[in-house]
Amino acid sequence: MSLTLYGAPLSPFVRKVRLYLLEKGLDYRLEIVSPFAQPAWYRELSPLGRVPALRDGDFSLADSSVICQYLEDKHSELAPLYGRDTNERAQVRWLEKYADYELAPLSTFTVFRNRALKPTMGQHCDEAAVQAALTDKLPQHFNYLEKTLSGAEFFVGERLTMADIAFASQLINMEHGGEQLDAERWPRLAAHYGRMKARESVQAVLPGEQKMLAKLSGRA
Ligand SMILES: N[C@@H](CCC(=O)N[C@@H](CS)C(=O)NCC(=O)O)C(=O)O
Repeated sequence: MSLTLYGAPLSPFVRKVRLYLLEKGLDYRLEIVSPFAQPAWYRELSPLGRVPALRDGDFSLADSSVICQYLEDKHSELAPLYGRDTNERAQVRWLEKYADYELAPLSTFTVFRNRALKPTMGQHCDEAAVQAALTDKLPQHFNYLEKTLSGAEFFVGERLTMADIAFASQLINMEHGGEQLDAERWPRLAAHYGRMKARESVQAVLPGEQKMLAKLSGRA
């Protein structure tokens, strides 16, 4: 197999696919494409100009969820990461969508973008927007997730699924933006995030991201 993943490591959607590939044990090559400066040919792979995209031989696809669900279907011989039955699969897709469409606009496109990215591009950090995300908007989502996780180790079916990966991916961007989950307010979620960060797959990508972030911000 020759899988090439296109994108930038600090994107939560690229990270989601990288973690999926690592957890599945699938080999891939990462080709760096910045979401802000894409080569013209990239539109062939990703018509909306977003990262990630994937090439598998002469087949290509865009969108992190579409890519991972393609790989899930293609590698049905491997342990599932999208649930084991119809109900689990639906729950995993719901939670993945929740992370991508409810958390991402706040954790990534508000906290991370303002705090970590904009200053490196000579742009002003809109701290008021960051504070509104942290105090007015994110808590209701964390409350829902804390309740959904309940006392379980994983979100769905007592084993790792894409739901766990998708939430951790968003929280990593929030942390890159200088914010941690409040463990007193959301103890189960914070413990889940701690467990996710300790996984081999996350440890395989995180140090490289932290180095990149330090370089971008002039700290290294
Ligand atoms: N639903 C898409 C979202 C991808 C996305 O928004 N990626 C951002 C980077 S984190 C991007 O490429 N932004 C550039 C743009 O929208 O032009 C996915 O899951 O892959």
